[in-house]
Amino acid sequence: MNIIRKKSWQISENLVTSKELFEKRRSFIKLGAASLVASGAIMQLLAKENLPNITLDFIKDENKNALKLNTYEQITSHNNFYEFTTKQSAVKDMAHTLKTDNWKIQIDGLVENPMKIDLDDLKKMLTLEERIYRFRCVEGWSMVVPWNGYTLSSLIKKVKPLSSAKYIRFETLVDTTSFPDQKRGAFGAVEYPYVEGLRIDEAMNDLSFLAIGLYGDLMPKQNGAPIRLVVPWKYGFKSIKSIVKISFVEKEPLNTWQKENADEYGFYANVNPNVDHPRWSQKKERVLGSFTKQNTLMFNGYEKEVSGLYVGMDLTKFI
Ligand SMILES: Nc1nc2c(c(=O)[nH]1)N[C@H]1C(S)=C(S)[C@@H](COP(=O)(O)O)O[C@H]1N2
Ligand SMILES: [Mo]
Repeated sequence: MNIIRKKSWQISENLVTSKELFEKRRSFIKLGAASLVASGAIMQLLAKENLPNITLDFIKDENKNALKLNTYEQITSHNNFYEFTTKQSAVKDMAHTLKTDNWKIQIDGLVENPMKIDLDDLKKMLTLEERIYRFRCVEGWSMVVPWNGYTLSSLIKKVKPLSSAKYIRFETLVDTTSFPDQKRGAFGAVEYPYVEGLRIDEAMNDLSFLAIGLYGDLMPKQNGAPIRLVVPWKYGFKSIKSIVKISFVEKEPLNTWQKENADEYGFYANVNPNVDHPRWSQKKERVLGSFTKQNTLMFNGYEKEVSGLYVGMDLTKFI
């Protein structure tokens, strides 16, 4: 590896220019003079590093913890979305088959205002925000994503749950023309529909988020278009994609990964470096794009915001 010691005058460059500009400039430098002739290659490289156009209008996140964002490229090219394939690098080139137009969401169960609502109408009811969150997959990789979306609590308040509603159950679309793995029936990677759930108090926590985009543009299909859950203090599998149904229920829903393998995956799935997965340690994680590992934080760094939800619960048992 080529290690270049930075001169003192170079060190502050990424502090004074925007990240995007900084990355582009670095790419030019990397290419060097010889390849300047092949300007097509430069254009390609720039296009690759380019962020999407900002098409959404949202309240910006102050990024108080100064988290370092993963690139758009990284976030959109390493995906878990078993409805397409279990191969993380292959999802992005398959995801074009997902049909997202005229998307509707059914909200039912123990609520005063059940509804089957067009996503476009739902968007008019809620306030669009940006949330820059750490995201930690149970497999040991992580990233930081600037999501765009709505607090789950703001939607819950609109539909008015009855006092008997203790949990929320989410379902992903079932559509064999959108999702190739759903054509395989019993041979599919998991049983469909993909199901997830939260306890009502978890869902009402201000961190629980319904994302419709990232980096200021609508959600890429591989990341769960047109609307997906993001629960940043829990392992990534809780953040269910391409949601068509939200049900308010009395009993704890059986989520997909618990159903597949209850010895390894439970309902809570709180990020916890002190409770190992039966087959690997959860102490460390590899941030997408990095060669080294960093320590995994309790509740993925959101202990202050969420530890109160689990007082008196043995977190080695409620995995
Ligand atoms: N419907 C559905 N949702 C899903 C999954 C899936 O396979 N199907 N994978 C989960 C897992 S294991 C992770 S880590 C995240 C990955 O989200 P990303 O591709 O946006 O990084 O989505 C979660 N939501
Ligand atoms: Mo995951």
